[in-house]
Amino acid sequence: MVNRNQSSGDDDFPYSLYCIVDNEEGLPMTPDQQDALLIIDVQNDFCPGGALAVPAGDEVVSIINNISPKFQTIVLTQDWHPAGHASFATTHNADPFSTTTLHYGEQTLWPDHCVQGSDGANFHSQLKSDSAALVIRKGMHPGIDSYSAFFENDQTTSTGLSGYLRHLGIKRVFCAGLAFDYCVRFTAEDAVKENFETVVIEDACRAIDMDGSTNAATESFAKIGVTLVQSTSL
Ligand code: VGL
Ligand code: ZN
Repeated sequence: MVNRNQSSGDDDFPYSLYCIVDNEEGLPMTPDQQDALLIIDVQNDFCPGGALAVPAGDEVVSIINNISPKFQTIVLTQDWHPAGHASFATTHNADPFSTTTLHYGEQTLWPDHCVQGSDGANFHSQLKSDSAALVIRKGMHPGIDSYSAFFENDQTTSTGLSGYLRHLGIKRVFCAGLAFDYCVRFTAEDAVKENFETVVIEDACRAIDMDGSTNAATESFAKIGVTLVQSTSL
């Protein structure tokens, strides 16, 4: 993991030496103009009462609202499926949470959720989103699911997010939202692949936690160099 305090690149500012360092990795966690906050899928269907409710999913809202004023660049993602989407169990007359094979490989089948234009697809009503410059809608292709904010599940179809962030000079992304073990996980993994320094704000996420998926996400983060932090470190 690159510590910007120790790197000697031309783009380092002298005053970065004086950043507050208050987490175990020793990374400067005070967000600056090279940082972006990615708020993943904080939508009604992923909150209690929703079609694919993440346990305590709504608890991330106030935590995210508290940290978002620290960021100059904020991107929201919105799961946004057409009716009859290939990731819906009903489309295949299958049981929710079973798996099938689509043209790009194995796909978990979910209850119908985040259907374009439905109330379930709306952002949680308490989520403060006025300062987000960009909303990335994903999972819009009828035959391809998209967990990641960067690439759809075929790992080829791009949302354009990398180009947007690079164009703004973003070097590091902080991920928060729902669900820790699916859309946040795949977004963070793709962020690493796209050469962004990647941080997941653990207490600003909640997990679906199916078949060990939470542990699998945490192990993957450790392996590829995603830093886990608490929102109080920012
Ligand atoms: C998600 C399953 C299906 C998520 C989205 O936001 O984590 N999970 N679609
Ligand atoms: Zn979905």
